[in-house]
Amino acid sequence: MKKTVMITGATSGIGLGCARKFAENGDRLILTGRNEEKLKAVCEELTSGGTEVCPLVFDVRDRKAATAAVESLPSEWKEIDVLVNNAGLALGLEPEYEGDLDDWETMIDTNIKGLLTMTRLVVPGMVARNRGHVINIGSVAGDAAYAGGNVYCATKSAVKALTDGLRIDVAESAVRVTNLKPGLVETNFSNVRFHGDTGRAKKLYTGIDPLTGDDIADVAVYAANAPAHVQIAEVLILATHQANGSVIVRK
Ligand code: NDP
Ligand code: 8X3
Repeated sequence: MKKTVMITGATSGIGLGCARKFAENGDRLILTGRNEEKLKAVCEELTSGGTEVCPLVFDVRDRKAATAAVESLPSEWKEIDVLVNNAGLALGLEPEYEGDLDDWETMIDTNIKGLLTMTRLVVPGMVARNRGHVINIGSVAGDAAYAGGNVYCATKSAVKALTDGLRIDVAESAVRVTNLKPGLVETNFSNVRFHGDTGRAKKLYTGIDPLTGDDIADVAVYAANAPAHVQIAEVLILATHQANGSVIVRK
C-alpha cells in the first residue's frame, strides 16, 4: 500500500537517501528542510520521476514554524503513515571542558527538541488512526561516548531514550517505533561538524569504505514495510572494519 512518508532534513545525506528510497518504493513524500533552494531541487528530482511530493520549509528548532507547517498541510496530506525524524547534526569534537556553548545549544535544540516537536505534532494523528510508524535516526554515538563526542553523544543517547519511551507510550496502539543507529556514513555530516574544514572531514572517510545515506535508507524502507506484526525496534548499522563509535580500523 502506498504510504505518506514525512522526512525531516531531506535535503542531504541520510534524509535525501530516505527520500529517494521511499520514492523508489512507490510512496508519497512530505519532505522538510530549512534551505528552500535545496529542498526545491530534491522535490523537482523526485517529481520528475513520478513521485508525489509535498515540500515544507522550516527549521525544526523553530517550534512555531514547525507547527504552522504541519497545520498547513492540505487535507489529502494530513494522514502521515511514517515519520522519519532525521534532521540533526554534530558540531565540534572538542573535549567537554573546552566545547562551544552555542554549538552545544544548537545540537540539543535540533537533535532532541526538534525531534520531540515533530513527534508531538505528528504522533497524535497516528495514535488516533491506530496506524503509523516513527523512525528516529539515532546513532552508534548514543550507545557510548567517544573522545570529543560528549554533547553529540548525549543527544543521541536522548534519542534512544525518547524512542524507547515513545514505544512504551504507544504500545496500546498499532503504531511502531524504530531507532536506526548508523555508524560512519559519508554525508555532509563531518563538513558541518568541523565547521567547513573539508580536509579534516574527508580524512575521516579515508582508508575505510564508509556507509552511504542509501545504506541507511534501505534499512528504513525495510522497517517501514515489515509485516504489521513485526516492529523493528532498533538497528545498529556499522561500516565493515568499524566495531563501535571509537574503534575504526583504516587500511
Ligand atoms: P547531513 O549534514 O548530510 O544532513 C543533515 C540534514 O539535516 C540536512 O538536510 C540539514 O539541512 C538538516 N538539518 C540540520 N539542522 C536542521 C534544522 N535545524 N532544521 C531542519 N533541518 C536541519 O548529515 P547526515 O545525513 O549524516 O545526518 C542526518 C542524521 O543522521 C542526523 O540526525 C545525524 O546525527 C545522523 N547520523 C549521521 C551519521 C553520519 O555518520 N553521517 C551517523 C549516525 C547518525 P541543511 O542542509 O539545510 O543543513
Ligand atoms: C554519527 C556517527 O560516530 O561520527 O552519529 O558519531 S559518529
